Amino acid sequence: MPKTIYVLNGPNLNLLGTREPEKYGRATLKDVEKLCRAAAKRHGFDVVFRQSNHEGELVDWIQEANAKKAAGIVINPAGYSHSSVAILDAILAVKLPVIEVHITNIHSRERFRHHSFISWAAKAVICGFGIEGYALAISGLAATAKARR
Ligand code: CA2
Repeated sequence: MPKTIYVLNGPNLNLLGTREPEKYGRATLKDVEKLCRAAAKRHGFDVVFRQSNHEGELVDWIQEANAKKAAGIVINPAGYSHSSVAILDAILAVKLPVIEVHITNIHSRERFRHHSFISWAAKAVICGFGIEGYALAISGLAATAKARR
């Protein structure tokens, strides 16, 4: 049975492609999902793809990924990156490799975006490649998952 990669998206990412295209591009979250499914398929993985505007729901899904023995998690925690100790704790509590993705280069933006609580627990961080960063994260996760088999 193919292993599963959870791709989790935080608040407001449901708006992708509808506002602020100069920052976040024109692709929608549905496009991101298609990109992730194609990238995962190339490496023989399935994808669970979700978005929530609620911190606790993201925490629940991190715990679910662990309970279901997923291969790993790709997460764009969006605004919660810069504020959420709860999501950090959820990641610290699971044994899965977590790749943090940001569409934009958070280090070339406002100061408050330079710090991410999630990076503390992430195996790797990808930012600034637009939505392609999700595919890069899946490739990286697939490579490390295969190495651990
Ligand atoms: O660059 C990223 O992926 C971010 O995680 C996006 C977050 C932001 O708070 C982080 O600092 C960096 C914002 C997500 C909001 O997405 C929107 C997309 C289209 C229109 C409005 C918001």
